[in-house]
Amino acid sequence: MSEFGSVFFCDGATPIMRSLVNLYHIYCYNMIYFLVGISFFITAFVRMAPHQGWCVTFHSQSLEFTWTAIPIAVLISLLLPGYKMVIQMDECVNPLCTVKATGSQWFWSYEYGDYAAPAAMGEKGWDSGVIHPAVGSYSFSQYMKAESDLELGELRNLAVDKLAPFPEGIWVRLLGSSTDVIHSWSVPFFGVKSDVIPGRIIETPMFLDEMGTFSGQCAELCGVNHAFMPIGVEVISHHAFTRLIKP
Ligand SMILES: [Cu+2]
Repeated sequence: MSEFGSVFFCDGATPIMRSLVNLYHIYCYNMIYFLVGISFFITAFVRMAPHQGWCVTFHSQSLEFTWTAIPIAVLISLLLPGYKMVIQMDECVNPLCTVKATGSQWFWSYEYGDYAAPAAMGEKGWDSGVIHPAVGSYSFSQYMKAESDLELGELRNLAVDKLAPFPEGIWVRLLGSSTDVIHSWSVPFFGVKSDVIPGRIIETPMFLDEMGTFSGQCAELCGVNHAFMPIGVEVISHHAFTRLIKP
């Protein structure tokens, strides 16, 4: 969890988020290497004796080729891993579970469509949603907890009344949509920021490999209460998830 004074990314709870952090570190190290290298090169060149250095170098084809070719090679070497990452983030490998997240001003609703009805939702307070037997789905809305309702250890503006259960260790297909304006379902621990657009369904694949409770927030300015529609997710084992949701 990011806290006051945190500088770096929060810990990743998905392979994608950990890869994103690694990629960021690779880019940062590269920037430092090149900054130091180029500074050293310029300093050394300028400090050369006049008969060896810059003041006698005019129209050097080889020098111009070098300072064009090296940055191009560097940019391509940085582009390729980033491009690969973008493709990986869109790759949905045989999802076993579909969860629909719908943004509204100013709360989130979740719909579990692959299962007919929840069997043991009552244990964790997930029984207050709506079961739709005709279409075989279960849905509930998630609201921010008021400051007066917070319990010890819960974070202001991040705690929600009902956590959305997600399974660990299997591919999940998150379908995002909105009922009014553009919102964004964003959980930094998962490396997911999915803009949800009214009238459209946005698919986001996720593979969660860490259990626990994770928080996120709407990440698209959507109105006056944009800051007060947090996202709360509880990642549970997929066996527990199946027991929870399956009839
Ligand atoms: Cu918003």
